[in-house]
Amino acid sequence: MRYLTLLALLVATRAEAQYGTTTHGHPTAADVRREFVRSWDAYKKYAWGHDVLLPITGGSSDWYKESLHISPIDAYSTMRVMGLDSQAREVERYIIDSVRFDKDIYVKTFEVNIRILGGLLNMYQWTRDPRILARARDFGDRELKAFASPTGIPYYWVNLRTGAVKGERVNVAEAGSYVFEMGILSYYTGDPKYYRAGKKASVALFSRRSPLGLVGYDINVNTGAWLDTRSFIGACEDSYFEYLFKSWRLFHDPELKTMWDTSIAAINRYIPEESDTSLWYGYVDMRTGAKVRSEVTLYDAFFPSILAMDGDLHRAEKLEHTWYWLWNHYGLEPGGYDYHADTVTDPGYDLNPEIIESAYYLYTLTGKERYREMGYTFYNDILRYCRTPLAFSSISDVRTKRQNNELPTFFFAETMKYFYLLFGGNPSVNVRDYVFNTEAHPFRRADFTPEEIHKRLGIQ
Ligand code: DMJ
Repeated sequence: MRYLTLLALLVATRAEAQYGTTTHGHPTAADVRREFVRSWDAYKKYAWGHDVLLPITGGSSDWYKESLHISPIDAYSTMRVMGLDSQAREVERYIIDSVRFDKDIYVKTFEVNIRILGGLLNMYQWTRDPRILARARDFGDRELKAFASPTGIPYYWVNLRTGAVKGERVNVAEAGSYVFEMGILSYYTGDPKYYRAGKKASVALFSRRSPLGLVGYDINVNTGAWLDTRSFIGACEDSYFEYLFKSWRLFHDPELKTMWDTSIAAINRYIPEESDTSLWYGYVDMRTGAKVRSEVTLYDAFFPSILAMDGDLHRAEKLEHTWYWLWNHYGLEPGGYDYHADTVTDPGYDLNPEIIESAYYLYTLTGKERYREMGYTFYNDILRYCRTPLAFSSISDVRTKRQNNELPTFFFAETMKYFYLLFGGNPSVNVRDYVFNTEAHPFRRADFTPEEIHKRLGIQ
């Protein structure tokens, strides 16, 4: 008996050394917060001043030839949500004292919009410090140069110093996911030019939809011609739809609501493939509605969150369960999967948040305990396969679980925030009172009053 107790203790201690937590079955918000702090401390020790931490070797790397400080800017809102006030204040001071965006580098318009502009605007929400707003505005003005195309759809790259642009082929997400951050910038500054630019890009896509109501995959920003007519909801299209819905929810612009309603009706008419046990959204041709590919990307797993917010709980729950099945099939989600062939088409898992985000929305909106339990599975698997002695690492192949020494910034911004909220940390930040941008930076709805929205965003 005593031998068995000792053995159990040894197994538990080994597991704890490996996973760094004592709550394997039911992790708590406090566990998530502790792991966030551990990873953040590693970023500070090994990568401070740089975009990202290398979570296995302990070095750092930058997206471009100069750092844009993306990890701290992205991590900030999670610090606020978790009540990590001293860490948050340190990031604020750093942004004010040391970060400038007058850099001679071409940046990806889409990626910096959701992470840097979204992150800075969120920092202003919490601090109301005019120096932070000045940084956000400066960044927004530099980003705005990308929108000077004949269609109003931004170029793929923009040079932060010179305003030069390049890259006329963009996918739908890169073309039309700006109306949310640009609207908030207009609201905070009182200058409607940002919202106009962001909305013009979304309208440019919407007005080029097919007679079926579907948009394609890639578009030319100069000519407005579709370069790829496949239509779906996952990686490369996802946040265009997400922002029609969420921007309407924040700004109450009726045109956005019409665009969302038209889009979701067409999507649900042509794209889903449903059986008794599964619901997948594959690829169809935007002109004919014909099914052209049975592949999904792990980004698709954001869709239950929007469906649920839109009141379509049947599809939202079925889709989340389908994705949960896929997660359990591999112990983590593959980046791409063919549901007819039952094969992995992209084996990587980059610590992405979407399936956790949807579990969190569904838990909040239905109250069903099974969504929190899903979260326990996701969290425990991430601890098991992605945790490193310093932080967490992406996985290059979910079948082998090989770690690849990368830690995307959205791990700080999204993945850990959604776990924390799903496990009950800080219920005052919730999906009813806040609207989260696609990088999980939460904006308080009550701060945006209808009269001021109309005036400051120039909504007619
Ligand atoms: C995030 O950068 C954003 O959510 C984006 O819209 C797509 N997904 C990644 C994380 O997976």
